[in-house]
Order: sequence, then C-alpha cells, then structure tokens
Amino acid sequence: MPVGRINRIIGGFYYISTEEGRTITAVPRGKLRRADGLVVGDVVDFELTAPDQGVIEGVHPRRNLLKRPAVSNITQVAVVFAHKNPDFNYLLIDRLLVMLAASNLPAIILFNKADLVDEKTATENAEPYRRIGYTTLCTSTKSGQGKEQLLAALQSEITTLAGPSGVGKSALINMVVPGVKQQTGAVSAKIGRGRHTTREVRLLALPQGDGFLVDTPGFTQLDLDFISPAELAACFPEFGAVEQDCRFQGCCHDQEPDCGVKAAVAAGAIYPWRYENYLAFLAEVRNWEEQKRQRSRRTRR
Ligand SMILES: Nc1nc2c(ncn2[C@@H]2O[C@H](COP(=O)(O)OP(=O)(O)OP(=O)(O)O)[C@@H](O)[C@H]2O)c(=O)[nH]1
Ligand SMILES: [Mg+2]
Ligand SMILES: [Zn+2]
Repeated sequence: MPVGRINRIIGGFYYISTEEGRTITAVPRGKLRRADGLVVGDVVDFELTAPDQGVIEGVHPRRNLLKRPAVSNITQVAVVFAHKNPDFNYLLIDRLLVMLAASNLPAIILFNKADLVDEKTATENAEPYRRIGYTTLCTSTKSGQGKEQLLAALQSEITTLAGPSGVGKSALINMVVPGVKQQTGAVSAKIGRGRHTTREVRLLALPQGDGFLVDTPGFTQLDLDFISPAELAACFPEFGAVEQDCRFQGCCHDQEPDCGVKAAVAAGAIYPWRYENYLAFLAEVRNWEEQKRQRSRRTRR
C-alpha cells in the first residue's frame, strides 16, 4: 500500500505528500475519523481512488506528538527569537529550551532580524548558546543573511519553528521555501508584540532534499508542569559536564554543599544567568509537584 505524510488538514480533507513528491487529497476511513485521530505530520497508508485522491487506511506509530499545536513526528525544533522588535530575553529562551529538552526534542536556535543590530551585537547575543553547544544561526529575512546555513540545518529533518509572535517565523519560511506565501504580520508598535498571524498548522516540503518545515502559531503553553525537579538539571547541557564533581548523587545544585555546578558558576565556566534561570525553574517545578501532591491527597481523602 502506498505511504505518505499528512501535510495539511482542511475541513475534513487530508492533504498527503506521497513518496514521489506529489500531493493527493484523501479522507480517512471510518475508525480513523475520530476526534484526535490524525494530525499533520502523521505517516499514513492510503489507497488511491483517483489519480490525485485517496482513502487513508492506517496510521504509523508516531515518534512524538505535540499537542498545541497538534503535529507529530517532529525531528527538531528551531527556536526563533528576534535580536530586536520584539526583544528576546534569555529567560524565555531557556524556558523553551527546557521544555524541548524534557520532551526529547532536539533544538537549534535562530536569532532573526540580524539587520536591526550591528554584527558585533548579533554575535554576542547568540554566543552563550553557541558555547553551550547549541547550533545557533543569525538570520535576516530582509538581507537574506543566514539562508544557506538555515537550509543546511533543515536538511532531512522535520523542523517546526517555535517562538514568540512577531519574531519572523513565517517570514523565515517564505525565505527558504520559495512559492509559499505564508502570511506575516507587523509587530504592533503599541504593545511591541506580534499579533499571532499564523493560525493553521502546515507541513512544507523544502525545495531541495527531503526536509519539511512546519509553520505553527506562536506558542501559547509554556508551563513546566510536566517536568519533575529531578529531570530539570539534565535540560541544561553544560551542567552535565560538571555534575560528577557534586558530592551528593541526585544533587539539585541548590542548597547542597560541594556542588560541581555551583563551583563551575563561581569559576566562570557556567553563565550565572543560566544558573539563576535554572533555580527559577526549579522553584517552579517544585511548586507544580507540591500542587499535584496536594491534589492527590485531597482526592484520596
Ligand atoms: N527587520 C526585519 N523584520 C523582519 C524580519 N523577519 C520578519 N520581519 C518582520 O516581522 C514581522 C513579523 O513577522 P512574521 O513572520 O509574521 O512573524 P511570526 O513569528 O510568524 O508571527 P506569528 O505568526 O504571529 O507567530 C513582519 O512585519 C515581518 O516583515 C527580519 O529579518 N528583519
Ligand atoms: Mg507566523
Ligand atoms: Zn550539584
């Protein structure tokens, strides 16, 4: 049976990219039609009923599933921020990186709107994450800066762009996927934020090779409620290199004495603001855990 990937869902019709690179329109067989049945990104078996029409017969197991927005089988997330307008901040970047790490999703980081800052500032903004080991790119959809590096980073991957509204996610897609005209929206001068222009989830085939790009609406859900305190440190890659110096196994790098992470911060090997962000998230996930404990105690009574 032929196999394809759902690239778009509109009003009960499923658009499928076939292995030959064509798109067919299909409807799912009865049992697949249920509420959270099929999402963009799903690999499906289908039967052709006409040259460009078909029926979806089954769905392959998913390697992952993002809920908001609903998309499956992502291999990496490009976290997009703007050098300026709207301004980035490291706390928000770290929050997103932690969420992705805890979801086992590899991340690359894009600093867009490089045309709005000088080259030195652009390099400095991205430098910490480059040193930590992330792939970081400085791009501009106005000048085309970073286009080739971005295309290379997207090769053979199914990448979703994530980041605040107005940073230029749709504009970046327009830059690397010629022919699509993703709608972009001006950043509101009054509130300095985007307007959540993108509403639909859609998989776009890259012009060369076998990669896909997903434009998604800016993120809405940023709670760390699914992460346990014990898991959090592993979401900071640079902590891993010094954890062996902690005296206690399972050290939370918080109140414990003889902590390798704290020593590395003091020695300047770990950025103090990364450690501070870690502590802020630790307090947050402990709080979530406490809330869950109280809730389960209440239901047991
Ligand atoms: N100066 C500059 N402006 C840019 C760049 N990329 C995008 N913009 C502008 O930023 C605004 C927002 O871009 P979008 O692509 O709509 O942003 P988005 O991230 O898709 O926003 P949502 O769909 O709301 O999540 C638009 O006015 C773009 O023209 C860039 O590299 N430089
Ligand atoms: Mg958009
Ligand atoms: Zn420690």
